[in-house]
Amino acid sequence: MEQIVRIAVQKSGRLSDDSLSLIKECGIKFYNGTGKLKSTSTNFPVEFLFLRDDDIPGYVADGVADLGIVGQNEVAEKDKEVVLLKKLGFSKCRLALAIPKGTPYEGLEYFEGKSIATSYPKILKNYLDTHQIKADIHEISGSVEIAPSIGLAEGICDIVSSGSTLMMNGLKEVEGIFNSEAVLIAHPQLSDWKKSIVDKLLFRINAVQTGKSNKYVLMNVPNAALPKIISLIPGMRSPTILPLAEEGWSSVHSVLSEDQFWENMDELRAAGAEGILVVPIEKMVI
Ligand code: PRT
Ligand code: ZN
Repeated sequence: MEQIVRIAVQKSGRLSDDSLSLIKECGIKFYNGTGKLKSTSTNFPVEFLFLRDDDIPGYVADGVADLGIVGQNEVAEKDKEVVLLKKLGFSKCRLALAIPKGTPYEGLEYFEGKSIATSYPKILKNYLDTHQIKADIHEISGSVEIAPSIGLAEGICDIVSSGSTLMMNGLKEVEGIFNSEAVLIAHPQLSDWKKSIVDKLLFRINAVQTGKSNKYVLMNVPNAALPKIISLIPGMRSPTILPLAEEGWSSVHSVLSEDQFWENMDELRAAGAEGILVVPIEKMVI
């Protein structure tokens, strides 16, 4: 039988678009017709299974899929035996406790003996146990935010991103209990051949992520300012320096990290750089 690595991704939802974009940016081509449950790549030995996100940790633990892209919240809640290979940096959110806006709150003891509605009973129970709070956890599968207003619970524990859902339902966030983002998970025992494919995939994901967190910059610099400028932008090995047609000037090319970008920009201008161009990097292999 021909060997293939199976990757479970969310069929349709908040993770889908970013998961598929990442796969495409890794140069993996496949046909994604609407309603398809399975698709094989035409240029990389992987096959995609399109599933509900809740099912992904279980499929990966059982070995039906070798890899999965899913939120950390689902991984923690399902508590299946999977290996977390890589944080993917998208679908960032948090699980938070919230209560009606007008209710005074002085600390976690507020929840002692109270009822809390959530779709994440396991994560919530762990959190409350750690903080020695005994509350009545009421598991519901959706529309958690309306629970207090219909008298189902006194507080909720739900996913928050911008906070606008809480606000619209007259609730306020009082504790963040778990931070989440999309992650790549793997079955704990993969064959050596599958591991080699996973390594290739991770190499590509790293190149895409590194590219995104860096910018390619080009600038004109008077030659007298070159030593100072070079000390500010070491680049991957060292910056590229090319003479300009105008005597006494050079063009300097380098790579700057997104984190320090604006600080670097100010220093470069102060040191005499002008005509600074900033270009996105698609992929970067260090
Ligand atoms: O159908 P399927 O089961 O596959 O999808 P789903 O409906 O269970 O999940 P989906 O697509 O809504 O979310 C998938 C994953 O995206 C989640 O498991 C999280 O890891 C992540 N994620 C990121 C979010 C949010 N942001 C988010 N804002 N998941 C849900 N929300 C919801 C939240 O439940 C609440 O209703 O959005 C509302 C809060 O958003 P704000 O911006 O108003 O605070
Ligand atoms: Zn789901």
